[in-house]
Amino acid sequence: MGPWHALLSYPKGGRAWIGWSQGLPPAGERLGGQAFLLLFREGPRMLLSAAPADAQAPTSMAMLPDLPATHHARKVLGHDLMRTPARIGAKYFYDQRGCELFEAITRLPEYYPTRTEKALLQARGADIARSVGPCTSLIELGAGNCEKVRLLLSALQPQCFVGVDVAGDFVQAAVERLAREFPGLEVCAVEADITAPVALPARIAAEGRLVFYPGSSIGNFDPDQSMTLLRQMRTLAGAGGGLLIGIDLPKDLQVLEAAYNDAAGVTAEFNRNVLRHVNQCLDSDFDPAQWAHVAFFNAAHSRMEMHLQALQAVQVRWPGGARAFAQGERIHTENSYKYPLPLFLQMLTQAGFKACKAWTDERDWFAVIHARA
Ligand code: AVI
Repeated sequence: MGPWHALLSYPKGGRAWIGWSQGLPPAGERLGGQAFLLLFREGPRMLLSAAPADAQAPTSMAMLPDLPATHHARKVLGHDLMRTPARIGAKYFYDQRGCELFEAITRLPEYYPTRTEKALLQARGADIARSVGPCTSLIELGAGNCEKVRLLLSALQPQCFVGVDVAGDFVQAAVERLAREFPGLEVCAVEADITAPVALPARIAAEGRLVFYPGSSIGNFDPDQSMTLLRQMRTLAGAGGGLLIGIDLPKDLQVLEAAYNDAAGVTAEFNRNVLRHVNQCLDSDFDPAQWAHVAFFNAAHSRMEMHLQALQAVQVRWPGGARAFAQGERIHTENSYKYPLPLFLQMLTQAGFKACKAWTDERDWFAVIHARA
């Protein structure tokens, strides 16, 4: 059993995280320094009640798999904040508010990747289906609301769609909506962090798998991590299967920088929101208003970078740590690699993929690639 934690919300707006790494924490054990009374049904994922022994019952509870609040993740977060320059892992963008802000980003006039990729999938769906051939299961990684796959289902006609996402309930609801819209399509939701090898239920046939990883999300990993991910995707696809992946290509500096510095300030808010999420996970006291959004293209690494820059001298504290930031000092929050197409095709080959076919839009801003496992 992997690490688990529960998020408890209390009537007066207080929140508490409790976490444990193996099996069931015994009822009444001291967790996170407080005595909690825990009642379970059918294993740790069915939490009936959890409350500090001497306090009001929480108004809501959520059981989550290994997400940011685990002990290990807190250690990594604290360690990353002590580095020079400090950094925060990009996964911390995606709390509830972060997901909403990202959705808003995808609709911004300056943020071209989402609409360019969608247009490509729509326009080239039939070509993609021809390249893929018979597809038994379509497996989307980081599926979220399963919006993009709608553009492919009619062309690919898979028997089964598998949505994989770290937000299990969210993806479960999304695949159920798909099943209603596409009668005859079997659906399955898998709650998993895609940075680790993903295990699918035994009923998902090993043959005819197409792994779908859209959105140029691969660009948010460093090249080494991307290679590991691509190898894992190849294993998941299996012999005879394939990968359909979206990547953002290098382009005009102005276009790139505008996409991450939108006029409405949504990306700036998305960037600053990471501090609220870190405060929740680490119990730190960042004040987002003390930080400015900075985004620029780093040509040497062919990547957009996002940072938060201290507007004044800032002192941040959290249990077991503290850091003083000088005015102008930055925290590195995101990289978004823009791979030239030939380089990315090479990476796919290095990861063990064979023949690749790529489609780009008329401006060569974005590519969708089909690679055979
Ligand atoms: C999710 N990912 C592909 C986005 C990107 O463009 O790297 C995240 C993002 N960051 C700022 N704007 C959008």
